[in-house]
Amino acid sequence: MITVQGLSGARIAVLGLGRSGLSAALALREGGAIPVCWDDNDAARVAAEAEGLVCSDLKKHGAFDDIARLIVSPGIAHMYPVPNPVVAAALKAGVAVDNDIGLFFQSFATPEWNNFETIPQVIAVTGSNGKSTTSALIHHILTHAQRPCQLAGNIGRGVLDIDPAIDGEVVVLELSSYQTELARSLTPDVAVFTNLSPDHLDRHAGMGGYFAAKRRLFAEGGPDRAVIGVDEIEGQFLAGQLSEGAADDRVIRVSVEEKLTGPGWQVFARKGFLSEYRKGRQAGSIDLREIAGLPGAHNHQNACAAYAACRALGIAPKVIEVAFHSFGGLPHRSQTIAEANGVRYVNDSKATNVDSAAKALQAFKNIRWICGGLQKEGGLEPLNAVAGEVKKAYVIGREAAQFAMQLTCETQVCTTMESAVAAAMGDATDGDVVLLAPAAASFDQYDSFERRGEDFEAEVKAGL
Ligand code: UMA
Ligand code: ADP
Repeated sequence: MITVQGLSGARIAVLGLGRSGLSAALALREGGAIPVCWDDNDAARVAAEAEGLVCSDLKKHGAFDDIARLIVSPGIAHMYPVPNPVVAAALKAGVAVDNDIGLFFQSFATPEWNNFETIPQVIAVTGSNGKSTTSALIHHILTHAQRPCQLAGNIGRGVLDIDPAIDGEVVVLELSSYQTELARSLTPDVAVFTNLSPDHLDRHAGMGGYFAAKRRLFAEGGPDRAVIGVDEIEGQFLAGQLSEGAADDRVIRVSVEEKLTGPGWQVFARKGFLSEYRKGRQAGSIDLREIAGLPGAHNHQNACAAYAACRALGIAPKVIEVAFHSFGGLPHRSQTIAEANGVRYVNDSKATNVDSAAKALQAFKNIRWICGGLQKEGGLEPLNAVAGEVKKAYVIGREAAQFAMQLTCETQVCTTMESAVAAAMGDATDGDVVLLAPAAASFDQYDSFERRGEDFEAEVKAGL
């Protein structure tokens, strides 16, 4: 656990007692603060009380009278679409609002570091898609390079839950827009921006608010080095804002769409080859085509971003290349779960938005596409433009018929995973890929994208 520093004796309200809230409350207590906890869910409060934490209803009148700060969990809205009433009361009372990420950056460095040979560093990764894969890949490369490292954040582990850093350690944090928007301290050594496409628009009141939330990771603390995907205008703008000019190598530009040139520092992938150029000279090159854990151009973008972040720490290209080959990928992301009778079954349940599903449709051929679920804002039109390899779509979800109507390829309304898998398996022939890439959230039928992916895998294995 990271002990929270600088708040000893202060009463700190903690709203939400899930993975991030619970670890924040325990880390606050460890640092001598007095956490005053609340969760609207009874079971979450019972679990916190079992840890000896004190719960008190933060909705009651005067709850913020003697509170120094409110720590809010990422899943709880503070402004849009509607502010949570507890957050609104804190803001009205003039109480500082923060989250576990802010507490982490405020508390990470300790006096013991004075005896370290190499000061610990933080790499923080944000972007719309590829955050988890890029973060896990960086962690994998660091492990392979025998650097002490830990992985936390949006990938599933509360940031205050990690162990205190040891000499030379690197902490890799995956940060969502919900997390970067609220953190009062944001001071990574290396910050990575993978890409930007529409997601979570209700929480940020549109694209402008969404980009502004992510931009804070680069603008608030000023990382020593920024790795920026420049295939969208937002990345180009961000890279421009962070550098003095084209030769400024504090920014490493990344692309999977074009060969980047110029006097600065660039990493790009074209036709499956990664290239690194610095000051106009080639510094590294890797053939990505045979790397099983990183299929498709979208994963080549993740490979370039992870490569650049590790190069920023001085890791050699050869070491990174060897590590790429042993990266197994993450569950529910372009994950091959079975192969039988010439048919490959791929679980990409994490493709919860249109952009990530579009990338999956471009990564495979002869696709029998299982899609649908709780549709997000913005429409499905971009999928129709990249559905050339789709032989047929098998649509799931409560609104499956409505979803299917928006697709231009051949569709079959299946509603349930069981019937979609059975139909796709029945139709599939040698060389086909049965791909789950929903382009929608799972919450109409499942608790999470993980449960949806597991259901897909179970149905496939039952049908083989
Ligand atoms: N709660 C209330 N009142 C409310 C709403 C929620 O009390 O009005 C309580 C719930 O009862 C629950 C707690 O708040 O007990 C949940 O908080 P949370 O939703 O923030 O969940 P955590 O378990 O703390 O997980 C969070 C991240 N969740 C979200 O951002 C929604 C996890 O990212 C992250 O892994 C974890 O912190 C550790 O950092 C998940 C996620 O879905 C994977 N992220 C989104 C994404 O990737 O798209 C952004
Ligand atoms: P995140 O943590 O940002 O959600 P993940 O690595 O978990 O990213 O991948 C989420 C989904 O997006 C998966 O379906 C995956 O196949 C797809 N994906 C992964 N990397 C990228 C990328 N660089 N661009 C677009 N889609 C991607």
